[in-house]
Amino acid sequence: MSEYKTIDVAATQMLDKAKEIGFLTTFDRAKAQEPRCTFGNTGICCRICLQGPCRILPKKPGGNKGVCGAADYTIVARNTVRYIAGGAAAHSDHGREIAETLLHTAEGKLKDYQVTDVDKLMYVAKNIGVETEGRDANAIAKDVASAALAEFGRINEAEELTWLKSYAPENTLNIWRKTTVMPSGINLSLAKLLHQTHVGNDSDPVNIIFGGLKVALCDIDGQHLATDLSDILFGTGVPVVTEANLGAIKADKVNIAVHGHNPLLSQMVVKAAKGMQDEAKAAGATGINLVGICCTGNEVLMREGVAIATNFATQELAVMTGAMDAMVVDVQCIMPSLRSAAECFHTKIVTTSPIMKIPGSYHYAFDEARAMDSAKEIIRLAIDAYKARDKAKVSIPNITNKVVAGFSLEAMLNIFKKVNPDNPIRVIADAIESGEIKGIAALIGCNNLKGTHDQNHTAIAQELAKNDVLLLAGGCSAQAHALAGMMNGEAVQQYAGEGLKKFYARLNAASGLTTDLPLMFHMGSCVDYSRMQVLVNMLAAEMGLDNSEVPYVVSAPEAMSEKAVAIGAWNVAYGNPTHVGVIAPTVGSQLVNDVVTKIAEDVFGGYFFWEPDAAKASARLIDILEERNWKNVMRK
Ligand code: SF4
Ligand code: MSK
Repeated sequence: MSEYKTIDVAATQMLDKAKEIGFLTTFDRAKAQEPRCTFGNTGICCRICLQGPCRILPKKPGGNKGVCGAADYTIVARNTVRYIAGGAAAHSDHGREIAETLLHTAEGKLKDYQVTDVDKLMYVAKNIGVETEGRDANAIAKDVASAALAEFGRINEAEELTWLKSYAPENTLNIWRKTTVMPSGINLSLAKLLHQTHVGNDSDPVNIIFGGLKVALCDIDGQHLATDLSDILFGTGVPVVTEANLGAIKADKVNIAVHGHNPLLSQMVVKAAKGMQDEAKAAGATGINLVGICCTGNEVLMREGVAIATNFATQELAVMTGAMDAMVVDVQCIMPSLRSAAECFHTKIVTTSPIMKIPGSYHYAFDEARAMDSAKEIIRLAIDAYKARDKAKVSIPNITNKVVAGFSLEAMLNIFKKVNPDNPIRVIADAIESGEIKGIAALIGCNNLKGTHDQNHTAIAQELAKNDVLLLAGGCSAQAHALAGMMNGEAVQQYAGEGLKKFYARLNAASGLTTDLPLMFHMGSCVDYSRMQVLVNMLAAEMGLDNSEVPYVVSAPEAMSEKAVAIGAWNVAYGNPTHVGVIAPTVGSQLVNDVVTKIAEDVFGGYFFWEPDAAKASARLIDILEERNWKNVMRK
């Protein structure tokens, strides 16, 4: 057992190296934060106004409320929904940037981008009601991008968000309408929530939570349009075979990591690198090697087959190899400490977004109008850095695992089509109805060093697979499985139960792929979770069920970011039981905790549960699937 809180052997080797050179990593910093403040940990610390921080001190006369009189339930509810606001702002702003780029591409203003996937463009256009008949791709793309941008500025509360309205089933939409959580404009909903939770404003915890759910639905709207429009610009993922873990960094090459979330620059870096191998060779390397970290890594893995170096918690360790020449970062989940890690080596940390700078690192203002030139200039920076690399400091763990990824919903349906050409989604419906598989679990979310890095991701996946649960994966959770060697066909033989093995055998026999399908279908980055929800919507329609009756569960074993809270909240609103592997800061108010873990089920069919223990969490997830199956059989 490692002395560090990780199950990853390559990470352990790099943590040893960090210790040797005296670099304190996020693992050390997580330890230094213990013990955590109980007030903050349970959500009963309020810093919303300058009279704070106020804590709930029930035993002190006057201490059971904040200075303004806010009770525990108000403070907990406000803190929770402000996480959702942060998450939804990040996801939707990402989507807005993609939409602007698609618009300017369609207007002919950006020479380096084009509409790559016309089929996806047509599919999205038809779904959201954009006329396609007799029109060229750029004209349609312009209207689709304009419809996406209109999601942000709408202020007429009678008008609903286009993406939500176009994809969610009618029953679900009606629940949202009745509970007044159906949003109109993204910016409006975000502003309203911040207003609602200002000092001296709403103190009703249920009303505050409903305001939060409205913004959580803006989160999936922004995510969904980001995915659709990225597919249109860069192509929709198809199965790819590649590798994962720090061994994907190559000692003889110029290594560039792309890290963050937004694919606008990283796609260009991938494209540019193909034509610049000779420049790297002239510098003494054998070529250029790209690797991915976090969700930018997932984006270029899905579309380009770029290898995964590592996930969120271990990003500093990619620098620790001494062979990382440049790390190009865009937005979100980028540790400020990367700069200090880079100081121990020759690595260039290149920030590229006007809203994501790290003091002391190299800032290259990325300009979509000259995207390819920007990508080339950044690659040249990496080549220059390579020349300064100290070979004596290089030690790359010799660990990689085979990865089969690239499963957009379209790619999955194409495989199912080989088994059932007339009705591909029936392939899953049949397997559930016959009892061959128990249902589907989405394994998603981040790393959180309150637990052991990647331990619960992998343990829960193994237990669910053993119990014949079909697995979807995304975000850093998907990367955990890939790093651990579980995202390939061999893992099906090793971990799947008999029913799941039979299901896979049928798919493999028909798939036409040169490799067996993996233990989990990697559906992309954390903005791509809408792909999973569309799959569930299709399955519900095919099986004649409400969304909240589908044997489908969601697990975020190491949820960390504000985005994760927003994602969890829209999953609950969609009817999905949602496991979170850390104790949420809602437990400081029994009332709020009960609303999100119990009462939510009566209203939406979905609910949260908190469980840090992997065995207990898996058992409960399996129970939920079995109960939903049993109820579905009884209903017939
Ligand atoms: Fe304290 Fe109320 Fe201000 Fe919060 S809003 S910090 S509870 S006075
Ligand atoms: S990168 S949001 S740590 S999944 Fe999407 Fe990973 Fe979570 Fe960031």
